[in-house]
Amino acid sequence: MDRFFVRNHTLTPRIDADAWRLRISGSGLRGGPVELTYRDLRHLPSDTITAAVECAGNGRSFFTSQQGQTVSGTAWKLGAIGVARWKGVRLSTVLKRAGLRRAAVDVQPVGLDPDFVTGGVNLGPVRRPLPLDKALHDVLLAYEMNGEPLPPDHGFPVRVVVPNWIGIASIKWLGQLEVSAEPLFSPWNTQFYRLFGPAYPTDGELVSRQTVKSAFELPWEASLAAGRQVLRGRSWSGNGRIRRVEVSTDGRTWRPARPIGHGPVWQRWELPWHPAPGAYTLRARATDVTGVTQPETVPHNTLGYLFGAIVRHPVTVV
Ligand SMILES: Nc1nc2c(c(=O)[nH]1)N[C@H]1C(S)=C(S)[C@@H](COP(=O)(O)O)O[C@H]1N2
Ligand SMILES: [Mo]
Repeated sequence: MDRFFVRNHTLTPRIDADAWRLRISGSGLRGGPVELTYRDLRHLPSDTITAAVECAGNGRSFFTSQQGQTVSGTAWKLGAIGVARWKGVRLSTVLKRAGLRRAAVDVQPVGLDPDFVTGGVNLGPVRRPLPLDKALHDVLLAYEMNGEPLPPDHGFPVRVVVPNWIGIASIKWLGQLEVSAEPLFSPWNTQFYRLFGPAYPTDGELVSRQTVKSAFELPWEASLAAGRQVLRGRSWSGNGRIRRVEVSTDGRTWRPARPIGHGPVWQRWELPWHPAPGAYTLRARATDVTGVTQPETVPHNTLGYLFGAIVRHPVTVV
């Protein structure tokens, strides 16, 4: 867990689990507002899932280094993803107990961290609506990460975990669920986490699902010894499983990588390689179950989200 990336809009709040409440309210409920304590949540039927949290901006720096484009936000390479075992209560369990109206369409989890202020404007607490069908499908309200209470940085006492969707959907330090019979809006689905750029509509395109990516299990600008090597890496996709991975070490030809096991999120793989000394650019491209293959380039978007193109990994062989 000490190697799991942290991405905060403001600061990690310190929350007392005994004083914590989850407030559920809104026009999508049959009755009035409902409150749950930490104990209440712990006593509901639990579920455990293995899922990634991956920032929409994972890979953002490659828009600039590979495509020469300007983007704003943290210049991540491929480290803005972590996979953990999450234990908690299904959001569907909590919502059904609270009593949903048939007309309910959206659920908005709201964080307990300080309000997000940017450019002199207070945008309020970090929050982003989820469509009800996703909320009822596979979303977890997690209180444990890898068998221990959530660490403060990852959302103690309770966070949302939304499998396959961009990280902002997985609201940390959950304090409130707004259930609505009307579509909900927040700056996190109108202003941020949309694709803006020449290839997209003027009001942008909403980002929800993650894209396909591959990474070598090597340091950036790795140095390797000439001779017998085995290259290893992993690929993953918000669309589901990985069907095929190909690797190129010479900038021209592609060889199929050999899959290793089948993890619940990553597909690990390997490939023998016998390089002579010199400078190389390694490339890996995955194809997922929906037939999406990582392209050479992706269309520019100003906020640098969803970099799913093939990453060129520099390696020196000595
Ligand atoms: N309340 C709250 N939830 C949040 C955020 C935040 O700033 N506040 N950041 C989001 C973003 S942008 C990402 S990528 C993930 C990161 O989760 P992690 O820090 O546990 O890796 O949390 C999401 N949930
Ligand atoms: Mo993020």
